[in-house]
Amino acid sequence: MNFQPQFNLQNGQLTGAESLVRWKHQGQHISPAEFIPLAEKFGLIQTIGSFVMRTSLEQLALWQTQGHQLPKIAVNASSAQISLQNFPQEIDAILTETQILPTQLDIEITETVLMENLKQQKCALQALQMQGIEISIDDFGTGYSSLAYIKHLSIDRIKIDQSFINDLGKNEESDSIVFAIITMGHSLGLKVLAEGIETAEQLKTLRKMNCDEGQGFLLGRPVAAEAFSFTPLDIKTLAQ
Ligand code: G
Ligand code: MN
Repeated sequence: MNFQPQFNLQNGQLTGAESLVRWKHQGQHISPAEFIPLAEKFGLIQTIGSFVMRTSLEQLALWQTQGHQLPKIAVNASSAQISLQNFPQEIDAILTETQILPTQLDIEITETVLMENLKQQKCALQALQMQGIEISIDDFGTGYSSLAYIKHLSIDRIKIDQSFINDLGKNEESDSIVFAIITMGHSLGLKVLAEGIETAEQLKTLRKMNCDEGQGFLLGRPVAAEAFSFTPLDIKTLAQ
């Protein structure tokens, strides 16, 4: 399991960390995009999902006992997992076990996936939000989500897909799309996080566009728990 820091783009404060599953098989990395669908197919999604959630929250608890302050941990959840009947109860149980506050948990859901199973997932998401858990839409911009749904579900955050951030500065349209997503997000009362920030130029543009939070190689790579840094960023210097 690796952890990638998330920062407030205006003041450089650490806002959280996303936990990323790494699967190593015969010396080769297998990405979650490959093994999650297989886990779903073979009925292993609940087992894997619970393992990822528990391990992530246990790590946060461990950091806390070591005196490290991390406002929240972002954990990816697959559609199949959220559709499971006991999903909210299970999260509840893991939170109690690890003594992590619901407000310290952010569940990331992929946009396409969310729109596909909206009805089943709505109840589950509402139950989670009632407890204070945050819900983020991952890879935003690549799927087909309607704004009405986002509003309806009272999502907390959108994560702009890294392909859009990668295109920043390449042409005017790319900048317009990112600016439109940020503005739209804010007008709906959402926090907006930019994924995949790799250059100072991208960071500078995002700061100008008032993007709230960011994640990416420039700010911090995914690392093992022991290597995770809790130091805030000197964001102004980084953006130069
Ligand atoms: O789907 P999701 O957004 O959760 O996936 C995040 C993935 O993006 C992780 O595998 C992570 O290693 C990768 N990633 C994180 N930051 C960057 C970045 O700045 N550039 C690129 N190319 N990939 C990144
Ligand atoms: Mn994610």
